[in-house]
Amino acid sequence: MAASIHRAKSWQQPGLEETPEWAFLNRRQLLKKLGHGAAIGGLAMAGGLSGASMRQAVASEDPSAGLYPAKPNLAYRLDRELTPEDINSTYNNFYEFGSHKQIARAAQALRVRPWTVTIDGMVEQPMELGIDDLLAKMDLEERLYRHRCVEAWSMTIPWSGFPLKALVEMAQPLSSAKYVRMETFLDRSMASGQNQFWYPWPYVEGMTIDEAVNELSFMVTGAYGKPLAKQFGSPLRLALPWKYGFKSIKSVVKISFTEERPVSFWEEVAANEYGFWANVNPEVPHPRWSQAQERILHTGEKVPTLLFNGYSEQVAHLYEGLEGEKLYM
Ligand SMILES: Nc1nc2c(c(=O)[nH]1)N[C@H]1C(S)=C(S)[C@@H](COP(=O)(O)O)O[C@H]1N2
Ligand SMILES: [Mo]
Repeated sequence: MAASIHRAKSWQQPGLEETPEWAFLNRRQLLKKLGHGAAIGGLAMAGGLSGASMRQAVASEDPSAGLYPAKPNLAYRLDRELTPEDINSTYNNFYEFGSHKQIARAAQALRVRPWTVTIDGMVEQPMELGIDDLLAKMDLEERLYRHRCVEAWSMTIPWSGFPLKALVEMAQPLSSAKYVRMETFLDRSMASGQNQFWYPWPYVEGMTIDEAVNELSFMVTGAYGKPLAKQFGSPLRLALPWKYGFKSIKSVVKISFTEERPVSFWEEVAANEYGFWANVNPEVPHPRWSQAQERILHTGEKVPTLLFNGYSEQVAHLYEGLEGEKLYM
């Protein structure tokens, strides 16, 4: 245990340059592709555009494009290589668009404007606000986060967004509120997967308020220096990097403050396999496989999984006194 905690510190590596790593990475990949003669119209065009005109091109499609790239928060850097954007954006879990990984194309059916976020339940100030009004209220920053799926693969992602804590402060929960519940959109005509009637749509996730206001809890609105691609769960998704990936709910439309512990989508499907807490722990196996190792998605390399996915320093204290709970499943 002590060894894991010590090792976990290595994720944070100060002193890296300010230029986001993904910028180098994308350029390298682009050059590689061009070099291999694989460049057809679109790619060659992108290569020829300056950063500014590239952003303009995106801006015509997404009204929030001008907000990116967001300022890197240097407290959240990592000692491992980022997952290339093309790999991340073609291997996704988003059951609303199919129960396999190749949903990127189907997910383009997601309409992300207008997009209204409802904040309700036990709050001083219930509200409904458009995503662009919400973005205007928040200071966006970029953080490099690990992502560990319960299926034992992992990625490293340059997310942009704002701390969930800022949204909680805006909502002003009553002192009796103990949990935050989040809900994804429900629209069977837009999301073909929601016709799979055996799943308990809409997707729901939850966390305690203490977890929600932890510094790591992040509302994601962009990735790789741009507005969030649809398959990542645009225009608003959660990242709780110390928990298994299914807790990081996509395309959120409702955030409710409650006294009762929410029952999440996967808990409803199989409570013995996917619990409420779902903190990453290499020593607690999933009922059907080990969690000791993980496969790094873009290299295929197997590496040891870390307690709390390497974030013990930030979150271990949240679980003191809760040892009776199933914290790692
Ligand atoms: N609404 C919704 N959110 C979701 C999911 C989903 O199917 N629907 N899948 C979860 C799982 S299992 C993982 S691993 C991550 C995947 O995020 P990514 O595709 O951006 O890697 O999203 C999580 N959030
Ligand atoms: Mo996952």
